[in-house]
Amino acid sequence: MTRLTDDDVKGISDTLDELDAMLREKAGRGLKSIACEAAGVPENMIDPRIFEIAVVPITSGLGVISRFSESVRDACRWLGFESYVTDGTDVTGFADAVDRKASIIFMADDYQYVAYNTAANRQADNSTGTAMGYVACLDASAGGVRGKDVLVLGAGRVGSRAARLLTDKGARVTIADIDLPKAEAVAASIPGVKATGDIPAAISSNNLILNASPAHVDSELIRDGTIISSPGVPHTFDEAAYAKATIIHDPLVIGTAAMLMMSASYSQHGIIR
Ligand code: 2YJ
Repeated sequence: MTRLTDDDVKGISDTLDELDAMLREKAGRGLKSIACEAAGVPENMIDPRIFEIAVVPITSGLGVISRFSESVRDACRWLGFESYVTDGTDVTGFADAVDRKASIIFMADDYQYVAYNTAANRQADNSTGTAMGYVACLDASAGGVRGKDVLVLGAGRVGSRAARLLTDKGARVTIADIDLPKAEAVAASIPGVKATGDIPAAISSNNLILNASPAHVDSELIRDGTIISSPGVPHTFDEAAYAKATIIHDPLVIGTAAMLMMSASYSQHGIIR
């Protein structure tokens, strides 16, 4: 799985309004609306005032990413939730958050990024949140995916979840991966999904793409008017790709916002779902 870098995260806190505006322009809905849609909760059901969000910096593995925790905090604040980064890291930070009665605790190591709802004793994970968030973006931008062909690039944790969500929404899904057996395994587990290893052919024959892969997509292959919902990092689409396609990407916030709304929905108004 690709790990975010300091550069991926730099500037996120200062560009949340821009991200919201980009989503309104390309998907017709803002960040909060996309996140609630992704989480399957009506916007008016989530009352941010009853939650307090803690973000715990995690030093294990490759260590802290500069401004990762602050960016998560600022995204939660932007969505109207009181949020802070704990002074301590790792277990000490988690203990601080529990002592302060945080309702949702965000933390990420090199493999997992979770939002833990303390009252519900339930976690929302980032792969699921990211898949839900970017499926919601694609669905909104395309005016619905029902009955349409959608290509999912990458058969990892996000791509496989996205393939299932898109199928549930009535799309005809093809999943592509350079590791064909991996794509075939995902296809075999979801009725109706096809697998391919011919990625260039798949890109040039699809107008709707969910890119959950770190691979570079050659702009030559992209059809004019394609919609690409792209959580994949590194994000290497060039100007030529942006000129041809509607491309929706951010490295952290869409997935985080979906996790937050999912997690909040687990214990809204004291009702544990
Ligand atoms: O606390 C920190 O600053 C770091 N430990 C954050 C690490 C962030 N983790 C990643 O970027 C991993 N790729 C995990 C993300 C899960 C993606 N579904």
